[in-house]
Amino acid sequence: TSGVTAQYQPSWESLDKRETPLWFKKAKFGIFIHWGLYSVPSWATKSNADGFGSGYAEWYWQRLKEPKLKIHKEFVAFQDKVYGPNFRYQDFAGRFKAELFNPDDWADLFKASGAKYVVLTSKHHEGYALWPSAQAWNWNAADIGPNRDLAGDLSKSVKAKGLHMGFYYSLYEWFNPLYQSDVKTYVNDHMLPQMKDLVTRYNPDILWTDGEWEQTSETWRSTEFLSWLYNNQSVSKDIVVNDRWGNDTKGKHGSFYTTEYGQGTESATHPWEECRGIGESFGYNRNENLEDYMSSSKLIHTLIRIVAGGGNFLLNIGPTADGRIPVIMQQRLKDLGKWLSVNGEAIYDTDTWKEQPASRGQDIFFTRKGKDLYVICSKWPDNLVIPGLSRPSKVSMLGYNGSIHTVYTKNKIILTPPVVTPNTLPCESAWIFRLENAL
Ligand code: FUL
Repeated sequence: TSGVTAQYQPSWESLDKRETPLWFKKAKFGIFIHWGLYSVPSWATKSNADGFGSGYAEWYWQRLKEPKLKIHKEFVAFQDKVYGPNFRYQDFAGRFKAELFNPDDWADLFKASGAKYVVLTSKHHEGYALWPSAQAWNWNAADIGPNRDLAGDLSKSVKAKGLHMGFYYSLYEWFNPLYQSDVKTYVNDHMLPQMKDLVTRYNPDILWTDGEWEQTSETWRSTEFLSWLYNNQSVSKDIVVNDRWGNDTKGKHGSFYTTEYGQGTESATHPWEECRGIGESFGYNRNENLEDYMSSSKLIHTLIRIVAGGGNFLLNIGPTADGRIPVIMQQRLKDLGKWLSVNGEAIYDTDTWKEQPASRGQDIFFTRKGKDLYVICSKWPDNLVIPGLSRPSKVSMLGYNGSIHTVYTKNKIILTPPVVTPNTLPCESAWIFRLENAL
């Protein structure tokens, strides 16, 4: 013992005092990656029969095993048809090869998307680990399948590009016999050592836990773990954690709260993050078509709405089992990056505008930076009237060189959008006015 009193105690009261590292609040946009054995069948039903999450391809194993589900039969039929009745889920490990995986290419794409951080599934509910985890003997990517440390290799490439690297980690494992027979021993001998190995080995800036709903935070020993995490000198001092630490923690504890496909609470006072896929699944789903995918414009509008509401957007992609990022996903990410290269100053490192007039409808959003206000139009606007402002010292449109006609009277400003041609249009999907010193 060093004689130094640890700063954080294993209680929520103590842990909640830790400030959310600033980088996360500034970052606004991250890329989520769901990659595992479910990327081999990469299939989910189109039916929404079991409600929320019916289309999640990463739940394939559980759908096969759970006869109570309405969608169970469809999964069994698909499995039997494609792989035959004697093929076990475990056998997918031999078909998960990642032979085309190029982590530098992935990192280049993420950088080009304008994302500031990346979160990879180190281990989903199936229990298969993407790194050489001693706790997942013969059930990890180094021992079986790709024979490679996928998590370590991606972490290296992502950090080399100057992005923050993070890991998703599922606390529970659907079919781990130890979990099923003795949760306590599972937590003590499997989960906690495994999670500690993950963070000390790769020193991530994000630990994104999940599967928390199965137990209380007491059973998971979450406060003990988090005090270890926050006090440990060899863990990144920039580390952020989400709110999934037990069925009693969501929207209550953690560096940021989470919403998923819009479900959950968008906090007005605490950092939060919305995650979703481009389509209806996190794991790659071959059973989705173009019309199931959000357009680039829709994704840009989603980012805007989230950031104007004080949140971060964690946009998921699902690589294939051979290690490719589907071309359509690449295209969406590049489009986001192109838009952000013009408009990023109104997104990154911004705050919400508290006086946000509710009456603006769906097409106008605001962010602020110091005394500057950004007016974000997700449709090409008509004349805009914005009350409650000081006379701005300068008004411009991001990416547009010409001047903007403005009239200022009685605390309100009237903006007239410029007349543009396809050649002078600064970007597509959404356009932003910067009003300097208007606040
Ligand atoms: C959920 C999981 O069950 C999903 O499969 C996905 O990982 C999502 C981000 O969290 O709760």
